[in-house]
Amino acid sequence: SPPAAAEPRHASPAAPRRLREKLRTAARMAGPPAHTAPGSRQQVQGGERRAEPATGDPPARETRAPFRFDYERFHRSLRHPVRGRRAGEDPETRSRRMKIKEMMKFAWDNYKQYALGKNELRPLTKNGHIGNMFGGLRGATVVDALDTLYIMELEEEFQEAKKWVEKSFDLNVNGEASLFEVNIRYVGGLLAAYYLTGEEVFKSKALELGEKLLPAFNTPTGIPRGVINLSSGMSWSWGWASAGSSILAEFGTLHLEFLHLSELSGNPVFAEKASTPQCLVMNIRKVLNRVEKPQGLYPNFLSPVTGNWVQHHVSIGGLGDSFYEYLIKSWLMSDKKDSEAKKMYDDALEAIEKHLVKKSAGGLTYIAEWRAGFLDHKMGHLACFSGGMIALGAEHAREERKQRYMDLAAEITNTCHESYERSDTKLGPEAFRFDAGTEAMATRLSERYYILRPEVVESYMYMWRLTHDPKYRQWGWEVVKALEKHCRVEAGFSGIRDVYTTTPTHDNMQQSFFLAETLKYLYLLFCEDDVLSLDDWVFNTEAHPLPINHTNFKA
Ligand code: DMJ
Repeated sequence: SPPAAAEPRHASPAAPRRLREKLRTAARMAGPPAHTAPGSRQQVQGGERRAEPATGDPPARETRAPFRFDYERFHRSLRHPVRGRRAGEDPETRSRRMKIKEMMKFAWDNYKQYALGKNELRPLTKNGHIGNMFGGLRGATVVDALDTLYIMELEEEFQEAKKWVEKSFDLNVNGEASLFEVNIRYVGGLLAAYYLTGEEVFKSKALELGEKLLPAFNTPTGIPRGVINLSSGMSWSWGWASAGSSILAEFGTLHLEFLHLSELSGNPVFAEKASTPQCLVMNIRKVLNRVEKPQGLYPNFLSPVTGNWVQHHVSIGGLGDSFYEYLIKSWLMSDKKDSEAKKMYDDALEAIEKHLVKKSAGGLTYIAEWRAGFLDHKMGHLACFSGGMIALGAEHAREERKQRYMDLAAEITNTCHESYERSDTKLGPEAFRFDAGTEAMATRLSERYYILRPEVVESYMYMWRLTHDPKYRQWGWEVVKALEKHCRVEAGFSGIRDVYTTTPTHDNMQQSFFLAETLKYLYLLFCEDDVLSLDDWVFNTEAHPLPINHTNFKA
């Protein structure tokens, strides 16, 4: 949702400055080997260096080696080539994949022609859109598209995007940004581009931007606020969020990227297990583990001041969604070592299954929302990612739950497919309901739109990879045809305002996540499993691939 009047404002310049100093120290440590000056000794502690008075002792060499991320070693540790080996595919699969590649090229070419450097393309008016989510940052579509272009072997287009990042991507901006959106799209996009290509520019931009996000964590609990000024470091809560609260899906969707920022910089500040007021992502879990959860469920609004829930609304769709996703993916990304994340995920899913999973009269399984004890029999398009997530976690569940969770994942994905199937355009609405005789259809005018969202095809992609049931490719191909028919316009792809009419009005917006996610997941659906293999990668919530930590890549 767009920020309304953002309040309350919150700023404490001192702590951010301390954090920035820590990071600068780490950046120095990441530089070439340094030796201590004669007559002095340096102490390395918790990422900080302090000079001690000269003792007259002989010059001591520094004991801690300067940090360098060993890209070559990381690359060698991958179990599959990132773009796969291209073995054993049938001509139809190949031609469908090529069609999706053509769609990506069309989306990119039009963005480049009419909106390069703006955040999104307006394909009807053929101009750019900037918006107010990214705090003055530009080029959201460039950064979101980088890894998709690379994976699809659109080499020339990838070079165009890279050149823009090198020459024009300015991080010295002064504006109010969504911590969540900047993290998942920009930090995630840059990290993925670095891991895929080894190009230093992506790493350095990711680290620089990550540093600018840190002051948002300067709250009494360490739960970050949702909005941050990228220049001053002032942060505050969204004006629309109850009583200055932070949003579960926002502060719960930082972990994957922040662990990689720590990994690449050698600086634990992004993820450190601290009990100071500046504690960062690991601390978020501590707060969540401390607070009592109604029936084991996680409400969507938490006070960053008290660490208590502010309102009892629970949803696996908007406001809650990617918090759950990042728990299971944190565990997978840690090479199954992060048992805290796994336990939190298992417990949360158990509570969701017990209290929110329902079956309609017509036999469709869905996940309802919960409002202080009452169920709202509605599923948002956003909640449709959960089929893929539950499938991803199923094989690692306790023995007696494995099949049950796999069935649940398939049933939810089927319900989301029904929400597409029951529309005239074969694209799904923003939200669909199961009440008053309605099943898997929007009942409100305001919920009939489709803005090129990825969640349904995301679940098709996971379900395909994990079951190889051909229906998922078939369903994905239906989406391709519907996008071509209803969303493709002269200069790009556009969202539509009503999925229940075959002559829909376009919303004149080519969302950056269409290039980052929708087209990437569709493409992967028609690839062999070794392209961005799930053995090597987890996808962040914007579909940017981040590597599973098979080994320690410190040089
Ligand atoms: C994307 O930015 C991400 O998938 C996010 O988690 C939810 N919303 C959009 C796509 O619908």
